[in-house]
Amino acid sequence: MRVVALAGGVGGAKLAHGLQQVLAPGELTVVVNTGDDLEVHGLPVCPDGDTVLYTLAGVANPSTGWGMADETWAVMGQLGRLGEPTWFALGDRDIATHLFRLARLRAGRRPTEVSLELSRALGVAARILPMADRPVRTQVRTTDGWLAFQEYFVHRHQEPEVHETRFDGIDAAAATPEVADALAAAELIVLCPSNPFVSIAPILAVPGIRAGLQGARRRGVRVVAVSPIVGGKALKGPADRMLASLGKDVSALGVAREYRGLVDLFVLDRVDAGLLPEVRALGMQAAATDTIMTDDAGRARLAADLLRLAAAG
Ligand code: FO1
Repeated sequence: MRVVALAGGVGGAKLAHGLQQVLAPGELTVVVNTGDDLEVHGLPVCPDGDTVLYTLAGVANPSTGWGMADETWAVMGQLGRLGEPTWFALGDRDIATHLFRLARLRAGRRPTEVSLELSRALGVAARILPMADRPVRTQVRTTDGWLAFQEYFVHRHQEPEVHETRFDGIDAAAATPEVADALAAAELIVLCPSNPFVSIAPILAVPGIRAGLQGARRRGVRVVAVSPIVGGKALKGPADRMLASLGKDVSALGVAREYRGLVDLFVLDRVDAGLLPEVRALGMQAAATDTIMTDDAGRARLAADLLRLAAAG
């Protein structure tokens, strides 16, 4: 079963890891959000791509979900002594990834090629593809004005309320041949339990990607989404607060509304089973299962559930 998963950071990476566990090698392609990317100390950093990379390689930091396990922070410590800003923390091992990426980009490789090289080097079975090769930068309009995504997310601790989002560079971006081919060959498409506004929306906004999903649906391929909101709360990150400040329902139903017309099956947590009739009234199928992924087995179980629910039609 060839599966394409659209993913943001930690929540998306966990489900992608579950899918990698239950699918045969080569069957999974993960298209990652690049709207969170930034340059730090001259290094090109791809937080969501790297979170997916490290999680699928089994080397992610288990307590944060981002960055690498067994990390050390000597470079950051020294940068701080030199008077450089250190609010966006790059571990020593993580920096090796960015140096690898920098050298290859400078040599003229596309971000997609570098991502595939990194996956191969770390022994990842899945293909991890950036949503686009051209830079796209998510910005959020907050009570403090327009902010670059990581300025909002890390530097200001997601404290300012978000009232609008935009994806700078999106018009010049395009689905890469690799993403277009993956969507054209897909037998199932999964929207991971990632933030609908700043993780999944930028991917869908890349010219060609939404059309790729709709083309797949016309061939009978099902698009399945998993709610990142459980019991009215985001499992990680600010999705619940964004739903509220954007004037939406702070629930799995609020997320389902964002995916109306795009998704065939919406999967929410058992604790939200009471919302199933309202989700179905949006014109999509809906199912409840245990969506909390506390360990590797929980990730694989949710992935297997999705494959079973999608096949049940
Ligand atoms: N998140 C933080 O909360 N603080 C950090 O200092 C930080 C550094 C960082 C470095 C590399 C990387 O790949 C991710 C990092 N993240 C950090 C996570 C990142 O901001 C978020 O995962 C996302 O962009 C939201 O999905």
